[in-house]
Amino acid sequence: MSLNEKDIDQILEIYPAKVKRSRKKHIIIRDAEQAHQEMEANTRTIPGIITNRGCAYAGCKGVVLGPLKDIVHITHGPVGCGYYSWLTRRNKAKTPEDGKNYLAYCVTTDMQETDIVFGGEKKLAKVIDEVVEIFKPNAITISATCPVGLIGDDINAVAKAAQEKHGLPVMAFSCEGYKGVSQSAGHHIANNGVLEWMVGQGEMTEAPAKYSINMLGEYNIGGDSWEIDRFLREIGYHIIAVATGDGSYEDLKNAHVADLNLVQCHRSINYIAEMLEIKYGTPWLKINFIGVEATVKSLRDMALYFGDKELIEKTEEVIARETARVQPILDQYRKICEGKTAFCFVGGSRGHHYQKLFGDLGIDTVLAGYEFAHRDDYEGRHVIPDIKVDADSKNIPELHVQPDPKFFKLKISPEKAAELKKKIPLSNYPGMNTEMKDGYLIVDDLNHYETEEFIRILKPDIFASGIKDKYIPQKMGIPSKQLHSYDYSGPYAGFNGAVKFAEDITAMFTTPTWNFITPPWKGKPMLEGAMQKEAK
Ligand code: CFM
Repeated sequence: MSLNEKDIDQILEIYPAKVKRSRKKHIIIRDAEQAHQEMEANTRTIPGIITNRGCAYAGCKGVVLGPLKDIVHITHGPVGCGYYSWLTRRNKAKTPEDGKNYLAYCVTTDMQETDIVFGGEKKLAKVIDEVVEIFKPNAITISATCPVGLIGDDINAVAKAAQEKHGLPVMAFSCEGYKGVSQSAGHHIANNGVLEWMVGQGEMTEAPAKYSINMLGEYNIGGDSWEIDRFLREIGYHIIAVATGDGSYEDLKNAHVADLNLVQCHRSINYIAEMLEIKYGTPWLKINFIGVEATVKSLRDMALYFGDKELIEKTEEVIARETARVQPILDQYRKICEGKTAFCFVGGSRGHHYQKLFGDLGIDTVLAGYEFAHRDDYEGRHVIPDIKVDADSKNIPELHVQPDPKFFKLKISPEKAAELKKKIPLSNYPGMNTEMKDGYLIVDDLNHYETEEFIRILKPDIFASGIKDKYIPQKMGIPSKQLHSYDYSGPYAGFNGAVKFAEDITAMFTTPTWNFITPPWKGKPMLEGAMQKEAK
């Protein structure tokens, strides 16, 4: 079933006029005929509306910094902030030989009322001393939570003093939860720190091997990075650093020597990708390893960037073998999935990426959206110069980087880059909108009320989103798949991931559970009418 402007107006009718006007700007019915469809995004959620967004602290500590395993990440704040960002994201990591993997620990200053009244700096310094003594990590990060900003603890001064005292990097991130309008602000704050304090701290001046790359914006949720790593290494790529899934400070220190940066999640890492290009002369390539077709395209784009015959041949060999292996399995699952429809509403990149995987199985995404993406994630990077800078975004420091005097090296000539840009998304992301089919819906910062209303009209066969909203659709009789944590499953990336995903969602479609649930619309007429008064 499709939906038109009138349906949207009817859904929004319940809001006060101002709210209605605002929400309307966050909803688009895709129409390729229109030259450009603008999406309002990265603005404040209206108070009272139940959003799925997180906070700046979540984006900084939880998303970007948290997966770095040889660092002890200290949450300076009340215990809850540390506790709820403690591995719930399922960013996995393998322990290296030196044993430096601290992800299983939740380290927090556990601020109490007295700390809020008299200040928490001393307590923070003491926690750092304890961390150094117990763990001897390669580095320490401190992430500020809301009260820290409110009482004015100077975490930078504490970090500086501790760094001098202990002789190891101690990095402070002012990512108080209230900064910005969502976790997106925290990504930016974390990106700045990673670039300033981590990348370029190593001694390497040359790429250590042929085809040296960094993988940016891949967080190893459910083991995704390991599956990607498997075929990239086989093809012959040398992965210097991953930002940040199963990543480490030690690896990131030498990220500046890579020949190419891959960008999986554009939203959370585009700042670093862009700054690495300016500072070290390394271009970035937008890839997507979610879905077989998308993975194959990404591998071919990478091979084209390097342009070596040997690499292209090896790429094709691996693609041929992997697709021959997984396609017959996917074809079986496709028999059950084909023709079904999906809602795909995730944070800032998966709302787009997973449409490819659904597509591999013959499932159409009829509604997609992001919790906290910016206009460029919907409309493409070319709109960046037109994006209004509001008070909330001004809150986040912008780094203005220059070419690094020691390490800057143009990895490809400007002529070669210009030529490649015509064929592959080099330093470019065209956004989600371009790939949505006409008549389908794109919604920014979808909320719980609208979710229910859109479900009633579009009746998707699967609802893909997160923990906050999954159970209502599930109770409406729609299988709900978490695409943040994968519901304890995964990996879903690459070739093996596609098979795992197909297996999981086919099981959801075929479970007999649904025979015991009656969706609300089954007992309620879909068309309602009223008798006209008789004319006299
Ligand atoms: Fe990037 Fe992510 Fe996402 Fe994200 Fe996230 Fe995540 Fe996400 Mo949850 S970094 S924007 S802040 S792909 S935690 S691994 S699933 S909302 S779509």
